[in-house]
Amino acid sequence: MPAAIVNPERVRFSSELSGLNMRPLWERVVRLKPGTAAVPAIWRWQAVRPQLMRAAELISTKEAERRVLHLENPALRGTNCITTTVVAGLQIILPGEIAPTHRHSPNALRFIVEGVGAYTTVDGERVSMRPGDFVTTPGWTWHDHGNVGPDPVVWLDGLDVPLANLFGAYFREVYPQDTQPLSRLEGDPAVRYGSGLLPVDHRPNGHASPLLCYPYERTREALARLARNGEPHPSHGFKLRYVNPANGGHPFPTMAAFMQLLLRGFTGRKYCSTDSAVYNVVEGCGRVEMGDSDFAFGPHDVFVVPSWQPHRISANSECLLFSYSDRPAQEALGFWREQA
Ligand code: GTQ
Repeated sequence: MPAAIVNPERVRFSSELSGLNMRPLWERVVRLKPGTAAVPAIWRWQAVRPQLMRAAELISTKEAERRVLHLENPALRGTNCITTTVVAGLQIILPGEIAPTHRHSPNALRFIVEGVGAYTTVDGERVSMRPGDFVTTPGWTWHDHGNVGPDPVVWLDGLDVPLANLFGAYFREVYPQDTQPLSRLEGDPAVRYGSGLLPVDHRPNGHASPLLCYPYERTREALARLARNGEPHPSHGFKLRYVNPANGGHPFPTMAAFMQLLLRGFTGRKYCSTDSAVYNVVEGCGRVEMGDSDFAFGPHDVFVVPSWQPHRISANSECLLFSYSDRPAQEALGFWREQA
């Protein structure tokens, strides 16, 4: 029982303090323990895809600016957020549509789920998107999207909007034209930064990776080779993180991204870490156990593993799992921890 309840003098004290916008530490009611209010959840492609197609009938990209359905954590209703630190959204763009040019302080990542023929232009450079590609839009870069292919294209958006908001640092601007002029050749960063070499005069000039696209083919090949070369990690299987080749760090100052390969029959050891992670299943079927939840997953499903949530992932067939998390932000601040 709180001390104030049994002591009338303390009750008077607390209510007097309240009038002065003060509160005794010993009566604190806010949550103070590892983890956040977010809970484990899964969004199944089978249920989500028809709603994306419906959104495409109900509103144009022009009217919506970005036709995105946010995946909202059931314990964070009304916030649009999947965790307390990042948002996740599925964006659909139809053939011929253009999502007009804008920029914002939050960093954005795209993980392409379905369809070919879409592109994004980032500060004057065209980036073609193919399923499984990981594409970056660093904070405050101008970006517009288009679809010049024959089919709808869907990708998963991950943004650090809640972090920018937390610091009061959310800014946004609209470009005067729908599309921006191209000023660099497509693939230029891959030429300059993609071979384990750096331009001789490279000066770090920002926080985000100079590579804008990490093609699936190369990621998958790297994991396949890794699996032929050694034993899997007991919790993660074969897992690699996407790297900023200019400094060995993460692709964004706030968000990390990963791809992991689990061979058929793999059962991970229970694991938790303080970063909250959003997963997108690229290939394969399996299960993720998190506390009282036990979700079966299949291709294109999205699930969230909240901060400090013990979980175990297992694979019924060979699985490729993309994920992103707020780990770099926590590492930079000295907060990140893990427990196996
Ligand atoms: O594609 O620029 O999911 O500006 C949210 C805000 C995507 C985008 C989102 C955005 C975008």
